[in-house]
Amino acid sequence: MNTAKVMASLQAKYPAEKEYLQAVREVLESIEDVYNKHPEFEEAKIVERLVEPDRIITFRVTWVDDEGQIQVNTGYRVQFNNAIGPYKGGLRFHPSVNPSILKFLGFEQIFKNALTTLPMGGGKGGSDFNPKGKSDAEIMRFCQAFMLELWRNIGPDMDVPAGDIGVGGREIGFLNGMYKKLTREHQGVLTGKGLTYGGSLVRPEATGYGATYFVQHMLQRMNKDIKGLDIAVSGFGNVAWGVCKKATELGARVVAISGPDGVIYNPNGMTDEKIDYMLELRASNNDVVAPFAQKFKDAQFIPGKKSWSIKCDIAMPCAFQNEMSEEDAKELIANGTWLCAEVSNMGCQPGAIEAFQSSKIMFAPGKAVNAGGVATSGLEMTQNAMHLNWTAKEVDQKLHSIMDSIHAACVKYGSQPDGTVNYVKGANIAGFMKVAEAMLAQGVL
Ligand code: 2IT
Repeated sequence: MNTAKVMASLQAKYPAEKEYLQAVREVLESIEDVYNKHPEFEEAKIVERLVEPDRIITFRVTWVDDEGQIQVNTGYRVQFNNAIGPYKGGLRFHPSVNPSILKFLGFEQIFKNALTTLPMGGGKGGSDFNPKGKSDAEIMRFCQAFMLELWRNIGPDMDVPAGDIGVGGREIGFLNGMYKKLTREHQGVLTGKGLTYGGSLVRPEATGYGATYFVQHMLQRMNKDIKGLDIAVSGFGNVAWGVCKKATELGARVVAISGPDGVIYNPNGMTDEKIDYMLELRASNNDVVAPFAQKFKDAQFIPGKKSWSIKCDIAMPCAFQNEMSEEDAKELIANGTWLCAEVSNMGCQPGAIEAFQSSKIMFAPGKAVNAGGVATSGLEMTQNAMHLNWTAKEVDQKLHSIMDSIHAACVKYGSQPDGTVNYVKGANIAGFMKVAEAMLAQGVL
């Protein structure tokens, strides 16, 4: 395989899909050397098959707002690859959603899910619907209209969606309700469900907890402890919340969270009250973080700034793709940051990753760091299939051991001659090898 050649043909075919092209390029560059040692991959055209989704389902979503006006959105499900298990991945409701964004997320999800050690393929979906400022009733009507179209294409052994940006417990409830109404079956067809109707303990916390466990592993290799370290987090949603909770419990100080409106500088770190307030802020649906500093006087709101302007030991982007630019990374490095764990999917631009790697700053990619979320979704699927619930301790222990094995896989495939670990290479190669072997074994499809 020649990365430049594959990229040129994808570029010609999908010139406008820059996020998708970016995600594919990162993986292909990482795996090229290993791939070319396996002529059977080349012969079976594994890469050419893997970069094209199995299918993309696109549909119109029509719903009525509180003023009685008819609204029209577009819904999608990208079923990318089911070589190792049913399609699995979240739904994103955000005005930026388009085929490029969902193809990048679906493509990343294939390797992430392979890393979890659980049998899940890769998929992603969502809509350009903007939840900001919508009432509960509008959210419900939208979710019901969305599921009215999606339901025929999903199933517990076919495709199992979950949440992502703009889709949390409330939305999963409405989506699951409509699925149940249409099929007359109560199945584990979505994950991230509420505890009263088949959800798993620890799923809401899992992405942030898993990311923090992963950071602990990275630190262990340097004989360092997370206790006493300053962490800058971006975002203030579910993922940022989980990181704040676990990192604070382990004795770290979360010195920044952020929103589209600016950054909260929080020099004394989080408290239980502050962490709980993050949930309230998120539930208000306004997408602003500024009120945090009105409520907590030791915190300061800096409008228009990102978390990367705050001095910290560790940076953990938890918000959005491409949220960290090369300049941001350089600012962090200049301020003494020595580890970056990407928690958002493709949160760092290629220039930011290069800046970290060339400065010998430890960097780990989202598909490894944030895999605890989908891994716990996998544990929810298992509990649903067995018709029983595990305790929080049992789920957390399983999450722990999954994050251990993801870290070990990164070390196995990403160790460099100088003793450092290239986590980008490690995660991409480890995920790819499993999917490629599963595709080879199942014939030309
Ligand atoms: O990006 C992700 O891994 C998620 N949004 C979670 C997907 C899932 O199926 O739990």
